[in-house]
Amino acid sequence: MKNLIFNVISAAAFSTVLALAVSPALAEGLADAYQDKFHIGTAISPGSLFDKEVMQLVNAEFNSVTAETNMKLRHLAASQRTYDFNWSDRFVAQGLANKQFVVGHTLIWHRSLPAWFFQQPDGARPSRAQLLASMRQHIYTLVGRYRGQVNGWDVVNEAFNFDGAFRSSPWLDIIGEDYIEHAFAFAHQADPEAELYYNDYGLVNPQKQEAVVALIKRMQKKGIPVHAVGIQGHYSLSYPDLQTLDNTIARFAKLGVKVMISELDVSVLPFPGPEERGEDAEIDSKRAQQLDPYPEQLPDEVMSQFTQRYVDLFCVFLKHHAAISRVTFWGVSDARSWRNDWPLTDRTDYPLLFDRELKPKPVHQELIKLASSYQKVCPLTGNNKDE
Ligand code: 9MR
Repeated sequence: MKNLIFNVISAAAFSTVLALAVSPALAEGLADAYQDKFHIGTAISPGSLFDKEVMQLVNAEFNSVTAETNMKLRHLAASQRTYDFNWSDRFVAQGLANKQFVVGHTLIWHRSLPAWFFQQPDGARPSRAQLLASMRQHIYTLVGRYRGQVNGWDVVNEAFNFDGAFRSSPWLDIIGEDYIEHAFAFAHQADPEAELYYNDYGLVNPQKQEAVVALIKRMQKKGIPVHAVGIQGHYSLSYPDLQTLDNTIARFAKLGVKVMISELDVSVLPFPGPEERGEDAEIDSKRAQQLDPYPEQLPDEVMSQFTQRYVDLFCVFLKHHAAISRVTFWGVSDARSWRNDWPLTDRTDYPLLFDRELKPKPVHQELIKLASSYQKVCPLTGNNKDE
């Protein structure tokens, strides 16, 4: 009898241990939970790559990595015609070693450009043909180096204004509007297997959206490979409206390209007015406090709003999981997020899933649960079938 009781107890204890070991809530990282939906990525900042604790967290939680800063032209080629691949070699190698989907960011952008790239040795501006040649050289150098290792490239970043016009940049001004098509063609020549992306922010804006839709259609018609559109996703507690986001994803998906949420973060801070931005802005101390209201910690009430906001956004992403290939957070923890310094510098923002001590916020578990419960929980999907 004694033995029987003992056996029953130990069997119960054993099954508890077993349940703990396989319990999804305990064992899974975010990427595991979304395995059959889309990749879950993060951006790796310059310093994160050398931070052992951060990289352990990255490798436990994410199955895709994007280079946040150090694959941009100015960082790779700060001085005349010499590339420094130290950071990017290590970034790509660590991604491969951890079987992550590696994203190169970004080949052609209007920012982070070294001056030498747009000057001839005599100081003159290059001609269209000369700039096309050095653009090809840059793309061949970078994409060629990581051929078969970097899985996808943000080929062109932020090429349009909010009114839908082409954004002024040395690329546009010297080469002309077809610089985008050339960039994609060069990238494809350099690595025919790599996925190629157009990446931008504010794509919920109708005019900007229209311009990008037209670009994709134009490239498709000409047979220029473009595999996905990156909707960056620098959001807040109220922007964008969920229905508009839903429509935006649906619109790009209809073009037959994949959709990626490529730079997701949710700022909890008030957005300053235009007159409060810029170096000369005068902000008195009372207003400064209003604009940076949580310098020590986030109040519970705002944390709840933040959690709910991410859940709402993921409800939209999950609805479109067939079209979405990846959701990438723009950073790992709040400590290194660019949102602490934009649109105002030196504030304390809380935009990501891990806090300044690298601890997961409540939203982390909520998103893990949502991956399997969204069809019941999400208002937008309701009883509707997935799209
Ligand atoms: O988050 C990035 C920040 O650390 C860099 O200083 C900045 C300039 O390289 O770029 C930031 O990332 C931008 C991204 O490359 C493109 N979309 C907007 C992002 C935020 O500015």
